[in-house]
Amino acid sequence: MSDPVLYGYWRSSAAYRVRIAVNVKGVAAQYEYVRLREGEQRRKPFLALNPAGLVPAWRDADGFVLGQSLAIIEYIDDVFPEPPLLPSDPRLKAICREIAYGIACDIHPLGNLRVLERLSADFGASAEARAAWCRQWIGRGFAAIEPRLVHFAGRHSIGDQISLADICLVPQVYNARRFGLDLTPFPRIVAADASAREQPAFAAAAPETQPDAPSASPP
Ligand SMILES: N[C@@H](CCC(=O)N[C@@H](CS)C(=O)NCC(=O)O)C(=O)O
Repeated sequence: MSDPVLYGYWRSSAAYRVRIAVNVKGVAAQYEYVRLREGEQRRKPFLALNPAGLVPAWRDADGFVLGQSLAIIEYIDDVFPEPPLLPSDPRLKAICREIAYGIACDIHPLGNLRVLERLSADFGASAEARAAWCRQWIGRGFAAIEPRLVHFAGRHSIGDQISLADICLVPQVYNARRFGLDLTPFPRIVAADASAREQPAFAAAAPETQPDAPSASPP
């Protein structure tokens, strides 16, 4: 059987989450790159894989296909149980999911490429107006997550083990920096991001190290 395939894009934070999970689990996977700026996600053959027209998508060797980064990560966690990505304690597991869903459901969609494109096409938003939009929504979301980390973080977001919370947090902090958000009000988020990125699994998933990343990325 050949390896599963992860369809992604170097600067997609949703694909970045899955790359981290794949690396944490030590799963052998092939990578296929979908050029979002060229609109490949909205055309065949990618649409046949993920009708949502979004990366990431996952395809097993037998043809099983899955979209949605959190569904893919939880599937990988089920198929490759070690190390677990969720704490075993029910309350810590719920807090971990709260952080992950806060990022994936409340923050991330508002900064997605197709949303930013509509802001410009429908309302004439400039690049700076789009960045300010992203900063606002990421800042509001981080303001809800920071108190959780004050309470629950150890070396990582939830205690001392890498979890789904870190897997979602690090790519969102990458986006926050990309859009110029002042992270000073979020010291625990900054600390959790730095600790996680020291791990080889996170370093190897970093956007700028991906083969489809341009050597000098546009702002
Ligand atoms: N909820 C989805 C979101 C996926 C998503 O928004 N992907 C972005 C990149 S981070 C994308 O493909 N954007 C393409 C577009 O907006 O056209 C997930 O977690 O997988």
